[in-house]
Parts: sequence; C-alpha cells; structure tokens
Amino acid sequence: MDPTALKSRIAEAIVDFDMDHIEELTREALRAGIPAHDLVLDGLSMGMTIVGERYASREYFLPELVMCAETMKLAMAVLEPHLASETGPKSAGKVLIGTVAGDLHDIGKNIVASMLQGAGFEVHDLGVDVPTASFIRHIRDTKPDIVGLSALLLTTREAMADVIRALHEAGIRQEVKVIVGGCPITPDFAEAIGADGFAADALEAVQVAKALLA
Ligand code: B1M
Repeated sequence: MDPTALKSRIAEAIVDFDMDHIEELTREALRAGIPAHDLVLDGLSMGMTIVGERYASREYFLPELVMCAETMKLAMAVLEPHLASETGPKSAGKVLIGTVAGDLHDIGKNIVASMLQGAGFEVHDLGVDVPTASFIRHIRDTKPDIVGLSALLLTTREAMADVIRALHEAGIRQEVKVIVGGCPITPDFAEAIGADGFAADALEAVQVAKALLA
C-alpha cells in the first residue's frame, strides 16, 4: 500500500474502532518509512476529526467515542518510542503539562508530552482534570521553565485563564512561560488570556517551546 493509502486506512481503522488491526497497520506504515509524527498528525488525527464530526451529527455517541479513543491509544503505544527519537536535536528545559480542570481529554496532551520529551525536554505530566491550585503547587515545587495547558472543551478553556490569573496572584507569573493548546484554542484566545505561546499541534508545541527558551 502506498503511504497516502496507508494513512487513510489508519484513519478508517480509528473511525471503525478496529482494535484488531490498528497496531499491525501502524507498524506497516512505520515499515513503509512514514514518520511517526506524520502518522499522528495525518492518519490518527484525521480519523479522530471524522469521529468528532460523527459525534456532532449524532451518528456516534459516547460509547463509540470511547472505543475510537481506545483504538487511537493502541496506535499511540506503537508510535510513542518513534516520536521520542524523531523530533530532532536535544534542547534543555523543563515542562509541566496537564489538561485543565473539568476536562478529561488526554490523547492530544499525551502526544504533545511525548514529542516534547523526544525533543529533550524534561516533562512532568500532571494528567487530566488538574485543578488550578494543583498547577500552582507543582509549579512552585518543580520550577518548570514552561507550563503547558491543554483543553478540548469550550467550557473548560476558561480554566486556562484561571491558571494564568492564579500565577499572577501567587507572584510567580514572570517565572514561567505558559503555552496553551487544544481544539477550541485559537491564537486570539491565547493572546486574550495572556499566554506566552499557542500551538495548533504537537510539532508546533515543540517549536514554540524551543523558541520561548531560546
Ligand atoms: Co470529547 N468532545 N467529550 N471525548 N471528544 C470533543 C472535544 C468534541 C469537539 C466532540 C464534538 O462534539 N464534535 C466535543 C467538545 C465540544 C465543545 O466544547 N465545543 C466533546 C464533548 C462535548 C465531550 C463530552 C462533554 C461528551 C459528553 O459527555 N456528553 C465529554 C466531556 C468529558 C470531559 O472532559 N469532562 C467528552 C468525552 C470524551 C471521551 C472521554 C469519550 C473521549 C476522550 C478520551 C481521552 O482523551 N482519553 C473524547 C474524544 C475522543 C473526543 C474527540 C472525538 C477526539 C479528541 C481527540 O483525542 N483528538 C473530540 C472531537 C475532535 O477533536 N475532533 C471530542 C485527537 C487528538 C490527537 O487531537 O486532542 O485536538 P487533539 O490534540 C492535538 C491539538 O489540539 C494540539 O496538539 C494535539 C496533537 O497534535 N494540542 C495541544 C492539544 N493539547 C495541546 C496543548 C498544547 C499544544 C497543543 O500546549 C500545551
């Protein structure tokens, strides 16, 4: 199969929650020489976009979303070791990352964390549904150069503003750079809440993190 057909087949496997074949298809794509980050940003994310559309049009419901997410995780487990070695030269820096309060989506955040790790950043992942106070406590304890906030819901993106406000209130806003991302986040929103950087995808997150620390 040619690379484009393989990426489409992988996207279809996500949409059809084909857990029996997704891992082998992913390995086949790697053997065909397709870079892991290309498979994530094109094949897997393409599949998840279609899943989101089907959910929005009520063709899919929560059980299907969960199964598609599980299928994506199987593929990610195959790709993660490759992501870690593909993202280029090492650059020092410590990143604390998490999905904001009220939000349970972690697939995109995990990809961002893996790619940052691959680029040589020391990454501390706080997981999902991270309360603002917990971000502040961990920032005090681990003293990261960058805090990465992920949100996938329009309702939870406001928690990003809460974290930035809390950094000001704690008197530590100048000590850390803030990068935000996730599907409802736009560059305008990032600017409006006073973030230092916005990234549309994981590759861009690595570029933005490097640029902020240069
Ligand atoms: Co949810 N969900 N979901 N969901 N879900 C969305 C986000 C939605 C757009 C679907 C839709 O309606 N079309 C919609 C949000 C609508 C809105 O707010 N406008 C939605 C909804 C409504 C919900 C629930 C409320 C449904 C319900 O319960 N009725 C519920 C909320 C639960 C909660 O969080 N409190 C819910 C639940 C779930 C599941 C648990 C079933 C599952 C998540 C499983 C998991 O993550 N472990 C799920 C899924 C899978 C999705 C969709 C289909 C796919 C998300 C995904 O993984 N994408 C999603 C629709 C969609 O996005 N098309 C949807 C693939 C991933 C690689 O992309 O996460 O965007 P993404 O990450 C990218 C970039 O955004 C960026 O880089 C990543 C990699 O390139 N990025 C960053 C992400 N974080 C970043 C941080 C950065 C920089 C870049 O810097 C720090």
